[in-house]
Amino acid sequence: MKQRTPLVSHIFTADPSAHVFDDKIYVYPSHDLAHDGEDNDDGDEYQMEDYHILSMDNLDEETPCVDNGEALHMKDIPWVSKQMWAPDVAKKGDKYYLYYPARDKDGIFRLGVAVGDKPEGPFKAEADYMKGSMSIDPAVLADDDGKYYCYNGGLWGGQLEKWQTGEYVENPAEIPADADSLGPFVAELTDDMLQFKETPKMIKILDENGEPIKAGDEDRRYFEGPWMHKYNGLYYLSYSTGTTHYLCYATGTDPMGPFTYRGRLMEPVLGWTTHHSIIEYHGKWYLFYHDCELSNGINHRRNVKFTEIEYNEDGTMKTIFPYDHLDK
Ligand code: FUB
Repeated sequence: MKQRTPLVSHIFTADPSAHVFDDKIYVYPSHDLAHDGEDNDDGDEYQMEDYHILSMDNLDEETPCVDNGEALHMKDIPWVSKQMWAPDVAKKGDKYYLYYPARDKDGIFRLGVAVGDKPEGPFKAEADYMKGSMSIDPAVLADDDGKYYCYNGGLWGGQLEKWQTGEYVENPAEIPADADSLGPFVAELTDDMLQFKETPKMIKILDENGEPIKAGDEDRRYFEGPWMHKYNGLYYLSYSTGTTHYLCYATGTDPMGPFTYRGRLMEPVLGWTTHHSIIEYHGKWYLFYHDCELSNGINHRRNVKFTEIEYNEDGTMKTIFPYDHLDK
């Protein structure tokens, strides 16, 4: 296994959504651009325009990670104005569906779908965004019963708090620290994979007493970057806490929630954002994530990495310290 090194270094990559298709590993990242713009809470520094899909024949040390070139560019999508952020992919039948967030012509983040015949693309985008979609960071679970669920949402630049009433509010009041925290949205996808089957609903993340985690609980509350996987029949919702830079997870028995907070999956990495995905490959579990090693900490010049995950007997996940291998 490669030891927590950037998977590629010729471009900046972030927000990796990893999948195994036909025994190969495919990584769907954001493609960070190396401009010199300033960072701000609106995420203006993340000026991505296209997607490059990475692939690996296996996870051995010597196996190269291949950049399959441009798979989709925003110039080919009528509804997009800018900022092609973190994508994900799902396979149904012999088609691949790329879900991606971007700002529409009014500057509002929406989700789009693009369809391809191969996991590495190219992908052809639908002309309009998904009806009823909002905010960022789509992650799609292909459940064992044949249903597909789309999770998404992110605070601040991701505009999640602007949708807390169900309608878009440009300048919402600040959420009090003792109010219930916002969660990601979830909706089942239609059979053709192109729309939501229902109005997306906000997921509740509860504490050990069954009470909703509060907005002021920044070590545990949801911020962005949801991922859903199943382990021993249980649903694991993992996510970033944003301001405190942790990857955390909560578990539940229903893909629509609620979920109960269970712990911390990874301590902070170099750089402001944390964003991840989880896959099983040949009987082991892996975390794909990013940090800013190649740029020495520039928040919008990130690079994708992976490492192994271990579970405890009780289903909790061992916390990963992203740089502890450097001490050995
Ligand atoms: O890459 C842009 C944004 O930064 C993503 O959508 C968030 O999850 C954060 O990683």
